[in-house]
Amino acid sequence: MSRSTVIAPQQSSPVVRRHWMRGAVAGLLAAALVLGAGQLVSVFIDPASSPFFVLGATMVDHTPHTLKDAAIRRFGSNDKLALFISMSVVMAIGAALVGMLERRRPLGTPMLLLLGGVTALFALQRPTATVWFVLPTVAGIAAGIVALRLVVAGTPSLRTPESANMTRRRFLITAVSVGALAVGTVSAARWLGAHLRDVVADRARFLLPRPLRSALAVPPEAQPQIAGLTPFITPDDRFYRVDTALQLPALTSGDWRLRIHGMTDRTVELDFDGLRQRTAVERILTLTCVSNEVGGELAGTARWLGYPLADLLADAGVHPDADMLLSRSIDGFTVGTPLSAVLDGRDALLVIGMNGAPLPIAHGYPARLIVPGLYGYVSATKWVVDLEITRFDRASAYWTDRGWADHGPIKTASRIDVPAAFATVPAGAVTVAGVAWAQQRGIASIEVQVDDQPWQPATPAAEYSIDTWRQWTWQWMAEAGNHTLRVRATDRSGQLQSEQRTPPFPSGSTGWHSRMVTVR
Ligand SMILES: Nc1nc2c(c(=O)[nH]1)N[C@H]1C(S)=C(S)[C@@H](COP(=O)(O)O)O[C@H]1N2
Ligand SMILES: [Mo]
Repeated sequence: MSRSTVIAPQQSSPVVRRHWMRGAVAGLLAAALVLGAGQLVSVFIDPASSPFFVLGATMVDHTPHTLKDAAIRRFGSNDKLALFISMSVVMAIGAALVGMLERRRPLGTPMLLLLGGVTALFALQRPTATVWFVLPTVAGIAAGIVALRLVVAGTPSLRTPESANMTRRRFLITAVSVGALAVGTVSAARWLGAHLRDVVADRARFLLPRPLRSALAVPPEAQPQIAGLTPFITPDDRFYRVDTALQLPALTSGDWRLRIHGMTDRTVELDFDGLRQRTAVERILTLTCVSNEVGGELAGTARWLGYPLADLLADAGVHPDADMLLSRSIDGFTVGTPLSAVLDGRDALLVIGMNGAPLPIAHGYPARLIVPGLYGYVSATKWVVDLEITRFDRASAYWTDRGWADHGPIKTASRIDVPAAFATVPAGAVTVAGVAWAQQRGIASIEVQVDDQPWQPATPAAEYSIDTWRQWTWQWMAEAGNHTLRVRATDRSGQLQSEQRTPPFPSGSTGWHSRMVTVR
């Protein structure tokens, strides 16, 4: 009787199962090393060239245009976490399969090569890519193939019988070594990444210039003190964040340059030394995202310190037939802003400070744009490094390429903050309060409706400016039962906020916010 008949296992024998398991472990470890080694090499090229980032960013950019769901399309912070988790799960499953196949027959290697080729192609498509962007993927895949072979060679074979103990030891040793190497490369990449471009330390050292005059103080009459009402100035940690960046750009103030070019008399290049020669201004402005749903939280007000954009553009000499300011972020994200909005005298700023401190990194450190009256996707470029003067019939930008409106003026909106949704309140006098905004036009009046009763005028808080939101309150003599509260605002042009419910895509949501409340 030959040995193989003794060993040849049945389909579901523990030996076979262990083989598959070990193949899967080999695949997972190899994948970890692909990502770790790729990450490490990317530190020396560009953080945006790491294979994991390349795959994630490619997915973000190619989310189908037909997906109208703003929550999926705007890639706020939660969406990013969801993306990372789903990507990791898909990769882990794929890696386990690759490892199992490699156990059987060396199919894992060609699969890794194929995957590497595709990732390298994606890397070259990144907006800031150079040919060097393929290097992290190539290095990662090479390390991964070696690791896969080593660990698989360390697993017991079905054909060459060895003592079970010996193969087990060999498998464990190679597996643990490759695992340690993967952890080591990731840690080294993180440490080097933080120390080579230490943007956190750079921001901590950054000295904010003093504005000629501080922003007008917010008078108490503009900010009623009511528990649960949105504060007039949004603290940084409560300020919404929306961007496509899977990895925050690490741009130090020393490396920052702003190029102003295109349909201009001359090209201007600015750095922080140049900026510091200029006079800074400070303004309180409300920023709003086009993805905000009726009653949503994607709006915030901050004290912004910066430089009037119109002055910067004047230095370059804007040609009269231009109508678009195409701004670009260090990560390749682009925004097209109507030049008229930048030049008509409103507070369109190149911003470097937020609420008395340098811009938080997530909000665009070291510099971003803010143009009141326009949604963020057509005005508020973070990590801005390039301003091109051009025309709407020649250029388009990140979100307009994906079907969103070319021009994004902010629509009048109002929101009930108090009482909270589905709150139960005692019958009698109840304070209802909220915010309303219509930047550049200003809020003239706010009305509240209970169920189907006539609309009642609410009391607007003092108006800080037409570019900031306006708080409002209303005293309700609440009677027991379930009630629906509704709010609507009228802007200073006399236009009543649209009642028609429309989704954020393609030019901002409309509709009256309502809230159900139980009175006891
Ligand atoms: N570089 C970059 N800038 C960007 C974006 C982005 O994705 N990348 N998103 C824009 C959008 S859609 C909005 S609403 C604002 C949000 O600014 P915030 O995150 O500081 O609130 O930033 C704008 N600037
Ligand atoms: Mo946005």
